[in-house]
Amino acid sequence: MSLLIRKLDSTQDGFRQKLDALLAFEASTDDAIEAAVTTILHDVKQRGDAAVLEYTNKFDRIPGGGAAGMAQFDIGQAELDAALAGLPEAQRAALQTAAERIRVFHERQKQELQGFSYTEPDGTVLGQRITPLDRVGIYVPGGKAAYPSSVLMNAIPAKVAGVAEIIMVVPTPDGVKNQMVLAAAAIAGVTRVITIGGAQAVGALAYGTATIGAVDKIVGPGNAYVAAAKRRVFGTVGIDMIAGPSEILVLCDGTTDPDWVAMDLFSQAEHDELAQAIMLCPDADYIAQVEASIDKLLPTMPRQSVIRTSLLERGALIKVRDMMEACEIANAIAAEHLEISAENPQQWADLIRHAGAMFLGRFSSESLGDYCCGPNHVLPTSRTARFSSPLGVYDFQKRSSILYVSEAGAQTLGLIAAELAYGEGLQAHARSAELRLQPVRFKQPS
Ligand code: HSO
Ligand code: ZN
Repeated sequence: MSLLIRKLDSTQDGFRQKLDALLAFEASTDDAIEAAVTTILHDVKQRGDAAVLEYTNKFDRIPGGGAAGMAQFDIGQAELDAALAGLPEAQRAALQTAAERIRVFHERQKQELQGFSYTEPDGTVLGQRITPLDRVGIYVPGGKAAYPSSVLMNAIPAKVAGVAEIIMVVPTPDGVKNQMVLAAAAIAGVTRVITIGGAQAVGALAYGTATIGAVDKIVGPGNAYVAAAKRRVFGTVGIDMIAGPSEILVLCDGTTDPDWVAMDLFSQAEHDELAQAIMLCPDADYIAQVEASIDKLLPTMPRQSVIRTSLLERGALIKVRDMMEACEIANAIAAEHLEISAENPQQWADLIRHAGAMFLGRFSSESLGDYCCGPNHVLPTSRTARFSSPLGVYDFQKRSSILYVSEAGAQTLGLIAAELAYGEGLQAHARSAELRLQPVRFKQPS
């Protein structure tokens, strides 16, 4: 029996409570972090570039002590292009192909997102117009979670939506730049890359400084400081979701090579000690085989210590009665990623209502979706797939309602509006509608 991952059985007493406890994840709200972020944001709002420069020097230890001012943080197009050209050929080709596939998928999404209008018999026209955001900020973490794939996943939908300016910020502790991240920015067509990070970068994007224009929305993952800063500036700007640790749920009928399933569980566990990897399966013998695969494969993994902690703290292999029950539990879990590793996966997929992304069939490993299938890998975590969606073109668009009321329309609608306005005690509203009840006489041009 493996000591690396817990085993549960849906027929056990207290199973649901155990499952709830396993799923519970509260992003820790640390008072010290909140206080630090409040100070930094306030400072950036008041002092702009000077504050951004000071905090960046303090936290990222910029070579030269920042004597070169804010200009030193701008990475020009030539440097982005050089980063792309400097990549090993295979890596550049992989990034480019992934980017193209992501673009094609999001172009499809855009086609689904058209405005509409309809005309009523009296000539009144009502509709909805969709417009891209003007300026978007993309936060890219530095250090261990600097993923070039996430640059593509955040920037390409913005580009496809038609966002005019995409400003990417990425911290470069000790001045060290991640060449693959810069190459991804070049491929995605990011407008400007600035090497600042943390709450100070979020503040600069939200409030604007002399050298950085304020954006309309900030997207992208970050550490606890960045998450706290994004929450705080929400309202001044839009934000995307605040992503929690990665999750994978594998629903397996016991016919997939157990090594494949074990490695798929590892693939999310390796992101983070707090990541969650769970398998649901009706076959006890198969579960034992996956356990054996975990024991066999884990020692071969370079990131085994992260995987081990994740599996031990938050992982589970769960024996279910049948695949129907597996689907029911999968809906309760509402995982970020759901693999249906089974014969005829579609019949089970039809029963799933809550999952950020569904990977159907045993060849659809989550890692393919993380990098290059095309759909977005920024997905709702921590059970938020019950009410939210993958990052998409729609996150970089907004809607405006269009109302053209004809003279005839104003007569019928005016009576209704006035009635309701008097009911609400709002005379000016009523009178505004009533004034138009008189046929308007236009002076005829002579
Ligand atoms: N699985 C991550 C995305 C990612 N995987 C980036 C590899 N690189 C999101 O849940
Ligand atoms: Zn991943």
